[in-house]
Amino acid sequence: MAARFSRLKAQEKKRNVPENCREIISSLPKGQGWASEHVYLYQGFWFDPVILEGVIWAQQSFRAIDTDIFLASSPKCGTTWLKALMFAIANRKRYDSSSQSHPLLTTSPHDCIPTLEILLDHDDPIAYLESLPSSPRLISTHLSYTSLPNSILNADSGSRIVYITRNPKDALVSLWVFSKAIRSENWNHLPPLPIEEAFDLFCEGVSFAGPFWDHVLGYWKASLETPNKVLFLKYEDMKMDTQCWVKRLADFMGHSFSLEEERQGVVQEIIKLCSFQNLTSLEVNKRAGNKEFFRRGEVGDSKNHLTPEMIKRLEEITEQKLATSGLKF
Ligand code: PAP
Repeated sequence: MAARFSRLKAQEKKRNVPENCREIISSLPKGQGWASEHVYLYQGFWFDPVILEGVIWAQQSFRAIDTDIFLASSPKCGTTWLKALMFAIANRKRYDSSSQSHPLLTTSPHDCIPTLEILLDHDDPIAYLESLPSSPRLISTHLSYTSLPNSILNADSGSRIVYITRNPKDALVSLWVFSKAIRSENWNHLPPLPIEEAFDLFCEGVSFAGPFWDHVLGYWKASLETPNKVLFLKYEDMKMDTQCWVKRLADFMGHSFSLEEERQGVVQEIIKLCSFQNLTSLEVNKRAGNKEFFRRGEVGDSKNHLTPEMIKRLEEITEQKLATSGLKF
């Protein structure tokens, strides 16, 4: 399977892991992993150890620049879709969205926009970052708001954050299916995690970059306090009225569509290019290591995997966790 998943596994390749990293990780509380054996609780959120090395590296070494735009999310909430949309929006003057040579036709959205906590996989992550086009640099992350590197959070930082979230029931099911695939590929000595166990872990907050609700609330509050810095999006809203939200996204990114572009149908072209149907029809996204990021791409598939009791419990937890926030799914 492609390198993307081996990142979750302890690697033979020597990575420039910060010196104190392994010591920090070995001192952390340990929980049951979904894809790998264990996850570790770091600054209130659970991570696989190899990803955690990248998190600590990012906190110590990453420097945001004012033009950076970050895509933040809990896993399985629409990252791949948003990566495609943000790349297509920001680069539409360079790459015509209807062109037969658009990079998204031959490159996975995950290879168009790098992920902060796996930058450490590059021999020289800083040199790699400097090689990215800065108009703007687009970088994704599953880090919680409070764990983002200081250079992103600083009040005088001009960088911006797009956050995408999703109904926790669908996020849970999507994460469970994805984790099963990675586990069987990389840790086939571990038995598959039954849905009942994954469900209990998710409810307890022990999921990749979880607790899910704390993750969402961190960005939700930041979006209320600093709406020019954080744009808060929901997968379900994006599915319901893609055109409206894609235009909002472009405005927030500082790449608004002109009236002329709207008349020419550029918004529609980008939506079509990045649609689940189009991306899943492309050879590049059918390859192992890429295809796992595409499954159903629908709202409400969780009802096909969770019992009515599970759905009720998850809805109750969600209602209770979000009670005073003003946020609803
Ligand atoms: P990641 O956090 O590991 O990058 P992410 O892309 O956020 O994963 O989530 C994958 C989900 O988005 C999958 O949902 P499902 O399991 O419920 O089907 C995947 O199918 C869906 N997805 C991927 N690409 C698109 C797209 N272009 N439009 C809509 N949904 C998509």
